[in-house]
Amino acid sequence: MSYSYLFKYIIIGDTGVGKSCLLLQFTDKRFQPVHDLTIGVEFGARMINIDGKQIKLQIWDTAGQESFRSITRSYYRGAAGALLVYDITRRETFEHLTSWLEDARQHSSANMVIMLIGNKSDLEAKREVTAEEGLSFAKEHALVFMETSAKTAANVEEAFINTAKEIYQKIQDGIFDVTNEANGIKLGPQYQTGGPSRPGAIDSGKPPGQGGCC
Ligand SMILES: Nc1nc2c(ncn2[C@@H]2O[C@H](COP(=O)(O)OP(=O)(O)OP(=O)(O)O)[C@@H](O)[C@H]2O)c(=O)[nH]1
Ligand SMILES: [Mg+2]
Repeated sequence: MSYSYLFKYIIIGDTGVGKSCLLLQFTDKRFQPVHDLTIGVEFGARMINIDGKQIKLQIWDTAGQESFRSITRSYYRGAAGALLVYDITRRETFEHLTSWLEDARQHSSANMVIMLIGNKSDLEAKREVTAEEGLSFAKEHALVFMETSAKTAANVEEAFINTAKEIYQKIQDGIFDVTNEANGIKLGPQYQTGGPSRPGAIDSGKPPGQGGCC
């Protein structure tokens, strides 16, 4: 299926916070109750629509276990968006955010959009981190913030789509260089042939160039 842009995402955070479940809920609308430990990096993709444009999200789901940290570091570069996830029922996963953020900032391209996610919002009775604390951390570090539940699907669509909206806005504002794939953004097939349907035409209000494929 043709798309105008491809955005690359990375999902990071401690083991067991629900990274793989968030991806599964977003791509397959399913919940996996058993912790299926991610080894290395897994991959998912889905098409979304923003502002009438088809955008393909290519998502790298990383392993939270400490031993995979160096593998994860090699995936930051080339990502336009990151979902930084903690578990609202385990305070230590919230306390490790600073270290994840340091890694992300050090190894990613400067414009990467980071969405902070407090997951497992369905487990209110077991909550150890308040939404206010999440919001305050996000404000302090200039991140976008949402609480989600990969189990009930609450805010899962919004988390992935709002990140894409932020990236899309940065493209409109000329902050993201879409011609440099190292930024985690790839132009759709219709923009890659040169001529009048190159990126400059995106704001013309006309539908994206015809004749693209895949
Ligand atoms: N109640 C509830 N459980 C969840 C939620 N998200 C994930 N879980 C459970 O938490 C456990 C871990 O989820 P995963 O998605 O495998 O965790 P992960 O972050 O990918 O872990 P690693 O791959 O080891 O880094 C599983 O047993 C899930 O069923 C949620 O929103 N609510
Ligand atoms: Mg996983």
